Amino acid sequence: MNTESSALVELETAPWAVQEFESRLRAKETGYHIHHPFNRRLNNGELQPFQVRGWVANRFYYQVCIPIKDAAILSNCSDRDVRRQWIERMLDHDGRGNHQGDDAGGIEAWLRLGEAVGLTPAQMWSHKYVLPGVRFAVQAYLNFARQTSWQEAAISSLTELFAPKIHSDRLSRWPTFYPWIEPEGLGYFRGRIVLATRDIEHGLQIAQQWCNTRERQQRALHILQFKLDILWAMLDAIEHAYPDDLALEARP
Ligand code: AHQ
Repeated sequence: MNTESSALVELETAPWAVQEFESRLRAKETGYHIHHPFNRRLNNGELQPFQVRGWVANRFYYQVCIPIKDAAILSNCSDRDVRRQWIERMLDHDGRGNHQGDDAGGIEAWLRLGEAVGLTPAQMWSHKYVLPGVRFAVQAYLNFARQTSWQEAAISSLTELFAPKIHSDRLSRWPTFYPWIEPEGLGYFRGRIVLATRDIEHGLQIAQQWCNTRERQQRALHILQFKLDILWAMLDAIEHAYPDDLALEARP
């Protein structure tokens, strides 16, 4: 093989530089659920209360499964330093100390969001409004985290690269568009921006360390697309279940 063709092979098989790899991860933002038609309508104030309630009740199922997903990652991780950091994610949702006030955790905050939109904690915990498509998508995420390496499961959380924007959109737009929602109910989004920013840093560090070959870098891009599809499929199911003219008796 002459020098030119070996240089070409090298170009196509050598791992991308750190910045190039991160740029390719970030370029997948175009598939993030912030661009889903249902989310666009939600953040443009176009949805009726029952549609917002349907979204909150279905997303609650995703939220309560996040710490279970993180526990699966911990159970597969032999690196104590990584576990010491990753366990914080679980506690962010399940709470810390006496689980009161600021230590109550994200699941409690999401229950406050439920109450703010008109859903009782009992209705939220019953998961009576969880749609088949949402349940399947969330279970696919859980099973992926249980069955793959902790490094690949950590990489799948990198959809949070794009999460600070979606949370800040809700905080800046919902009070105007949905004055009927108690502002205290938005506390989860407020807290999540800082936590997501911390999670992103750790997730990217794991991705850069693990993806030391072009093959692993490309696998990481596929994993991120898989998780983007999970979030997108959830909104597909919610959009389909709650059309504008849904019969009154079928509304959450
Ligand atoms: O509230 C969210 C959250 O705690 C997490 C953890 C992370 C993961 O481990 O997959 N992803 C995530 C996300 C949360 N909220 C979503 C939203 O739109 O409110 C965004 C979602 C994500 O981007 O993956």
